[in-house]
Amino acid sequence: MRNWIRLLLAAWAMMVAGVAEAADYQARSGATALRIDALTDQILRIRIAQDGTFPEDASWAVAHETRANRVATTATRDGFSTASVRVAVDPATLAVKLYDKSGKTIVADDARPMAQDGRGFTLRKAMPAAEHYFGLGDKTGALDRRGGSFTGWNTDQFGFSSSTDPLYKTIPFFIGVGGAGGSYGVFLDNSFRSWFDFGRREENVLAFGAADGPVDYYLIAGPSTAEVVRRYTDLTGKAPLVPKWALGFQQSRYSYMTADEVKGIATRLRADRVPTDVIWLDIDYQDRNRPFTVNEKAFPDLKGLAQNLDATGVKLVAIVDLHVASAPRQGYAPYDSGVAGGHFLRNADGSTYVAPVWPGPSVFPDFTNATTRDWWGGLFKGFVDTGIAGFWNDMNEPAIFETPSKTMPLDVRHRIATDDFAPRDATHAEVHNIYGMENTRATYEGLKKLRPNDRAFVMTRATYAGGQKYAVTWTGDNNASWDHLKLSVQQLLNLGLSGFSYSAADVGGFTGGPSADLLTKWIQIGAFTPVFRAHAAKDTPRAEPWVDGPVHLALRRKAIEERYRLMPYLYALAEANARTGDPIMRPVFYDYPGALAAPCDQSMAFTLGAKLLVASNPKPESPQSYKVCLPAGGWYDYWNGARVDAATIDVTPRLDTLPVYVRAGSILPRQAVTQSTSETPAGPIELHVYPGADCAGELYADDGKTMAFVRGGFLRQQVRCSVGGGRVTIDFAQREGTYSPWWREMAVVVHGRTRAGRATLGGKAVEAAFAGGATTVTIPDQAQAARLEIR
Ligand code: NBV
Repeated sequence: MRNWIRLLLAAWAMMVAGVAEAADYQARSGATALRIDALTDQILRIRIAQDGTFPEDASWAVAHETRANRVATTATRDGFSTASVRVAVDPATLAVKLYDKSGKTIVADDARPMAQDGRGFTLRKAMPAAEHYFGLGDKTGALDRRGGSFTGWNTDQFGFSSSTDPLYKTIPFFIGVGGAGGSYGVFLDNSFRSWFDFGRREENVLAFGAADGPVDYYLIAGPSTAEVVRRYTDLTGKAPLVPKWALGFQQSRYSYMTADEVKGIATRLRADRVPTDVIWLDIDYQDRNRPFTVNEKAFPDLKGLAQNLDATGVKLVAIVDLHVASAPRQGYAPYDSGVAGGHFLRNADGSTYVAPVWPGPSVFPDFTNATTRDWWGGLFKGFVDTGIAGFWNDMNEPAIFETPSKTMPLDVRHRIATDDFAPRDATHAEVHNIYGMENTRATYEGLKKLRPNDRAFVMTRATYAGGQKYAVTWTGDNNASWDHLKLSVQQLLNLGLSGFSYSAADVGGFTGGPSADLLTKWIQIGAFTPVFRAHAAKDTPRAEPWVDGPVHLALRRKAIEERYRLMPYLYALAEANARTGDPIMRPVFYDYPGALAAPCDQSMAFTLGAKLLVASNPKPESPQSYKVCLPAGGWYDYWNGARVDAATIDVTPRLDTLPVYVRAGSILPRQAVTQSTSETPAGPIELHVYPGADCAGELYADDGKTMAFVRGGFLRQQVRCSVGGGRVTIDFAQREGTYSPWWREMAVVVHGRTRAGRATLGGKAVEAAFAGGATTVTIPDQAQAARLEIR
């Protein structure tokens, strides 16, 4: 046959099949077709077509190249296997079972694996008694999703409670932990209204589905939870490394109304020695709440303000909501250029969709159209030139005023013209859950285009799976209550497991107004969370660190200072996250799986990286003592360096401190306190050594703001320690990267000692000092392989 005829026939066959290439595995039962593709040995994509015709292969969350990935599979009697897992399919019901190589069940469909209800569908899986479920982003309820039922429909939930559902985001990904075959992940890649039920409606049945759209989901094998999260972020993308200032303390309020007020806040923070990196501008800095405008009366010289603050180490992040004022013939450029480019959403009848939000009647960019995203991204040029360091995309569920649904009518029309989607019009019902994410994509990519060598910082309220590639997120309009402090920890933990390693909750609570004790405790805990931002609503009492007098201010300062001391560790965690997907803040069982069965209430315990365990009070308002379970292997008290070997400890809550422990076998880099991340710390970099098994740590540094680190402009150095033969040995590996650090000296502080001992560096004696149970040896910076010994 002539080549072109063959090609034509092949193309026709593909159209009929509706899919691009042959599946690794296909089965049919009646009209229903199932296909399974092995993207990697542990990531399987499962698609089901009820009528035998698969819809187009496209995704908002998983890039084309990732979806196109295949590994070799081996056909078996009832399915196939990869190098890591075996899949068995029941030919009658098309029920799928996933086993590990030793035959243990990882996850199995229920006997009735799927039901269709109109255009919607439900998938059902077995729910073993031993399994616990995590993920789904920042949904309320307990940390463990077992027994819960959740809806995925991005919703503006002002003043949400600890059981409100749905919230602002839809991240249709969960992890099953504790089953026979280890942890696994399930990601339902469907943008319509979705739902997840963990045995609430039907005992021992895990059910999930969507109101419409493709049956297209991924099973991700572990066996560890960490492997599942890493693979999920291989699939949907890693959060890029943020500029270092984004890890500093951030002060916000709705709103700091004038430039003078902003200056006053910055001056007071500095005068009170509260380390701070960012002040946020909420909607009132704008002219009539119009995005990309400035109220010139209140902020007559925004550029000057940004410059002056920057000189003191304070950046400005400004809110830019997506609703563009519908302002014809008023010289409002975002509206005019948007209309000219055809960038706004339309009603079903083709007219422009106009609805009320902050600016009054507003129009809405068509973010699923690549051309519109481009246009939107370009609008940031003015603010970027003004020196605004980062941007805040709020209200992007999208929130609409004066309508019971709080959002757009479901028949509003979006244009899909992007990625590998076939260009077409789509309804809001399909686009709603990804609209906020595409808003942040437009912002992020716009910033990257304007300043390719700078890291972009965007924070969003609404998002979807994979949105971590574009923006950090926060949990929206929480409340100043102890209940919400607890909820926030659980929300951030589940966000981290859902790919959003950079997350924040309004420290102090958005609505209400925190008591002095609550704000202090929230700041203490917030200091150990990925994005540390205090924020409060309009008409609430002031909630800056100083408002409750000097005693509270001192406690708050102490907590914030500790974060800045830990900055080298925190920053290294952020950089590792960009490569691996390991969350910065983690549930204890992430690194210590045994913790899942620990006999303590660990609902407020978490780790920052694997090495620091923050054991906050599970009843944060209660003065009663509580038990802390420490995973086996030994720990040290972070505050005094004392060795703690007990498996459980009774802790009496105190306002002035938070129980924090360091894993025995850790080397933690620390530095002197600075007032911002842009200030050079005084003195040496400190390496705190906590002897124990597999003792190691890493030093990571770069310029903290540009992309030079991807071109070798970083510093990475492994440091190991061991104890034996009556001495502690610290081995510095040869450094990688070309970045030269701010420090000239290293202070090695070995904890858990009873005397100074004699220290040698490369065999030559160096001075060792003893204080507070630790030996400190200060040596010149070691860029090459070197050995320090303390006898
Ligand atoms: O922009 C104002 C607020 C903002 O402060 C808050 O953080 C967002 O979640 N925004 C919601 C709009 C309205 C709040 C009542």
